[in-house]
Amino acid sequence: MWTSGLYVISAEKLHPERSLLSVMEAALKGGAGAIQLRDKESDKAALIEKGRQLQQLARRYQVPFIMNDHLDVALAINADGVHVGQGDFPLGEARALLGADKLIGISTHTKEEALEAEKLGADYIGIGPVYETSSKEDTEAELGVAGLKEIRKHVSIPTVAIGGIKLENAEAVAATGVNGLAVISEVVTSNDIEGTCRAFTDILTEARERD
Ligand code: TZP
Ligand code: MG
Repeated sequence: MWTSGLYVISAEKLHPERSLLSVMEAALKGGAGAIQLRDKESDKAALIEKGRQLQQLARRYQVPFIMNDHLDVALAINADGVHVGQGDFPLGEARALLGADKLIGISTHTKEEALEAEKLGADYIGIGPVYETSSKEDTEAELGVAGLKEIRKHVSIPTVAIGGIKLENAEAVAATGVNGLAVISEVVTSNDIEGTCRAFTDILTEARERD
């Protein structure tokens, strides 16, 4: 059920003037193919509430909603999937709890991590950071498009590039052959979220047509 394309990840603190739901809905209107709730501040009750709303929203647009980090929240709200980091909840255990029908994604930074994720049955891998980003603390070294391309070619499951992806560099990232672009700040801080998302999806579509 994974939809390739633009994968918009939330960061509520980057848009204090707008609600989480309105930002994510604008992204969906612009063609986002998946959305994720990423929230390092809220308690579990708040995460469940926000997750439930975003899951409902995503369902209306028929795209998957992915819960970042919190497998228990994903289970509580029957989310479409969960995204874990290296050293978070083990992938195999997450699969056992969520079942075969749910999406499980994992962040990777090396060829070894990517191969391991594929072996353990991940539905997709995030690869990054491609470029410098201020949306995540303690990020690893930037891979650049060359590093991204090198990791991507070793796996056959869907790959999603992440980290510092902007409209101005999206074409170069899409040209590596990744299936999706995961974006936070360029989307959620845009004055025209819908238009920005549409521009990203156009870039991806054109890149796939060239493949
Ligand atoms: N994982 C690797 S980089 C990153 C995450 C969550 C942050 C991406 O945010 P932005 O604003 O699109 O650079
Ligand atoms: Mg995590």
